Amino acid sequence: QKRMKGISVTRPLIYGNIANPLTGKKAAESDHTHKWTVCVRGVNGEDVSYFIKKVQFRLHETYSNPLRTIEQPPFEVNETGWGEFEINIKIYFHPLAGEKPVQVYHHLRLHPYEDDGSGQPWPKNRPVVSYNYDEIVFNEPTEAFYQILSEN
Ligand code: SLL
Repeated sequence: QKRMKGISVTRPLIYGNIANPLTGKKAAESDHTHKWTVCVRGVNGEDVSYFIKKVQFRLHETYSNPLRTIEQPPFEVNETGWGEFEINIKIYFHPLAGEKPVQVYHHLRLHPYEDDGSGQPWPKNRPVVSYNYDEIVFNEPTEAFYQILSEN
């Protein structure tokens, strides 16, 4: 694969989680306290599947099948649980990219760590969110991948 000397292409990404307390029957039936979603997505709802082909989320070993492989958008995992932990997120690119997967880590956040400055406690029904903005830089992309990136 021929590469484009001296060129880099950058794509923004968001990864992270939202969490809500479990209520009612579900909470009573187990020791789980929260439902949460961890995701990798584009900015402003951009569909990133033209360059991202697969995302693997490695959850804590207390989960059954901790390695969750998502091969189409939305690249996300919905779960319930009782604790926070580090999620290893491995992002795989289009086969024509000739790029190794990129790994990021996300600390799954279930609890608000700080108040919002209002002096009031965190409202029970307000979701906790923890998202990171990141930029993936493709240095000297292959010609085929450059084409794919610039058409989108
Ligand atoms: C802690 N170090 O002790 C962390 C680990 C693991 C959370 C948290 C499992 C849910 C299930 C789950 O919530 N694990 O049993 O499926 O806080």
